[in-house]
Amino acid sequence: MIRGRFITLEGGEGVGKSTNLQFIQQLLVQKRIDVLLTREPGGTELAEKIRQLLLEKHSEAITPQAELLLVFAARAQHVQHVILPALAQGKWVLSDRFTDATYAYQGGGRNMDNQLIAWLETAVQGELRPDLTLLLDAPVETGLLRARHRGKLDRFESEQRSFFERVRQAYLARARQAPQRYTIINAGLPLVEVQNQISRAIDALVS
Ligand code: Z5A
Repeated sequence: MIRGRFITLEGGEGVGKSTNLQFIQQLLVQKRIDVLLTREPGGTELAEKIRQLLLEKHSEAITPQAELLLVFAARAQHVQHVILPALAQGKWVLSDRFTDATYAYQGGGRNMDNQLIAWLETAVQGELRPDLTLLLDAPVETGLLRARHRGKLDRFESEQRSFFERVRQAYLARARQAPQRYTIINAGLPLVEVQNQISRAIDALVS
């Protein structure tokens, strides 16, 4: 059995990850590829509970260290129970966020040490890394305007604009370091143009 491919979709607030997830699924299905859709934090029963803990506001502040460990606790469940078994069965896996989000949010946003993140990454994932990461990039203001139409803000969405700027810059810095794995998508454009860029990246991976 040939191992499936692992694609991740990344980016800041409101850049269009959820909107484009279904679109990518359709592209892969048209190419007769069996694909599993999942997300982080989450993807298993326990990991979804950790997601709730991370997104809800609490009267007790979550420390950056606790936040980082919760993210990786959820990921450990997700990797072992969902991602690795699916890839081993030859399925492709498409995840709405993965470890690049940890480098961006906990590393860039919360100033956690990248070496610590890298250590946890190897401890939890072993050699598992995405084959392709689509980074949806748009000015922070554009994403926030789109996302905030939705009403009530979660714990991350309530952060300052400077937090989201650090997140964006951390994503872009990672993409520049590993251009063979990342495709940066200009997500500030109209949806049809965003999806044309995504189609080209998927075609390049499949061919
Ligand atoms: N987090 C973390 O800290 N560390 C980690 O390791 C991981 C995650 C894995 C949950 O993520 C939080 O977890 C996240 C980081 C943290 N917090 N934040 N922020 P999430 O993925 O569930 O939540 P999100 O980033 O808030 O996703 P989102 O706000 O739902 O954004 P989106 O999925 O990228 O956007 P969307 O819902 O597809 O689009 C937003 C609106 O824009 C919608 O009305 C669309 O119709 C519209 N849209 C989309 N594209 C376009 C274009 N091109 N033009 C015009 N309008 C558009």
